[in-house]
Amino acid sequence: MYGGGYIFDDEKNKSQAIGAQDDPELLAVFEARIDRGEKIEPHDWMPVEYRRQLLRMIEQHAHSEIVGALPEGTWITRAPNLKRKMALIAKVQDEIGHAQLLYAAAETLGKSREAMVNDLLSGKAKYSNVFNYPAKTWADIAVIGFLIDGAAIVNQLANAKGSYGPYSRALKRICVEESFHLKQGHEAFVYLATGTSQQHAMLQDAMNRWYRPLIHFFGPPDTVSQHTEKLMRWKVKMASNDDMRNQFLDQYIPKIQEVGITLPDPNLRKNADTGIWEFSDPNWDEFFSVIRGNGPCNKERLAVRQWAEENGAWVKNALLKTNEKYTIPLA
Ligand code: FAQ
Repeated sequence: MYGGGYIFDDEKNKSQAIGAQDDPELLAVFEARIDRGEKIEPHDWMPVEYRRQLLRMIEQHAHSEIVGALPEGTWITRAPNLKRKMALIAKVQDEIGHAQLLYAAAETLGKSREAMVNDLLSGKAKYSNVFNYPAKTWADIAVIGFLIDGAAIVNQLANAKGSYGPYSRALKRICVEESFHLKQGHEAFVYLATGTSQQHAMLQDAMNRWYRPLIHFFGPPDTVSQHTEKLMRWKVKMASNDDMRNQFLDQYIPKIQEVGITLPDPNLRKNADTGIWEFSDPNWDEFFSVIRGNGPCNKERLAVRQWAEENGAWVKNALLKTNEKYTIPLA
């Protein structure tokens, strides 16, 4: 569909493409295109750092969708009724589909899916902090569906306007599906909040546990974020971590509070003068520890993926045509 792309099917082609990055004229043309709001496509020249950053981000996003399906997946067999079970099955299936779209977008940048999966399984690649916490009760599923999907939509709606064509198009489709997830999550959340005192207490307990990971979800504060400045200059990221976090709090805190659920932070309040939400120190050490592999469920999550890889290898091997060359998709 896009034609004329780089196919990194051998090391020689790859180094030629990378060699082009030092040309200041090409860089100026590239940056002018970004400034005009044009989309960059896989066959277009791009700086090596743009490629590297995009790949890092899209790959982490794809892994997050795959691993993100695991906490919810554990509740499919325990959903409280058939309606909830069917919705959860469909949602988990969607998340895996999102990973497929995102891996395909990442592959256009020159890294094979196999290499990405290997990096996930070895613990080298990162994925979202939030999926390293347990889903202890059914109320956790309501919080994930409503608030993690809500947070993901804030991030993805912004990034969908970004400069890289394949990522931007994948995000547009993902956002449409996520908005259904949000609706089902919101409905489950309101149902528990307005249900029996036991249901309300179960939801409050889940909210208390998820509050901090949710604050962490948008990444470290802008003053600490390593990549934001460059990514925003190249329109890969369309809002800073703090701006996205603030937008999320602005949209969702009133919806949480209006059904009688409280947030476990006495300092959480919107500053009327600045319009910025203020909160207690959310313990960024915990965030960095979790994303480095030391969260409550990191090992369990990777063990499940490793089990799936080992036990599903026969399917991959049966489909493998050993004499065919690997080519990278262009969309
Ligand atoms: N978790 O310099 P920054 C979902 C890392 S999808 C883990 O600020 P950046 C759907 C960051 O990678 C959720 N690591 O980074 C769903 C970097 O480390 P590195 C995923 C994090 O990239 C719903 C370091 O910290 N969404 O939930 C996190 O400019 C329900 C420094 O940080 C995406 O991936 C984190 N939360 O901004 C599925 C969206 N935050 O690589 C199932 C695309 C930061 O140098 C159920 N990604 N780090 O070693 C982004 O928009 C950005 O990557 C940010 C972080 C905003 C997440």
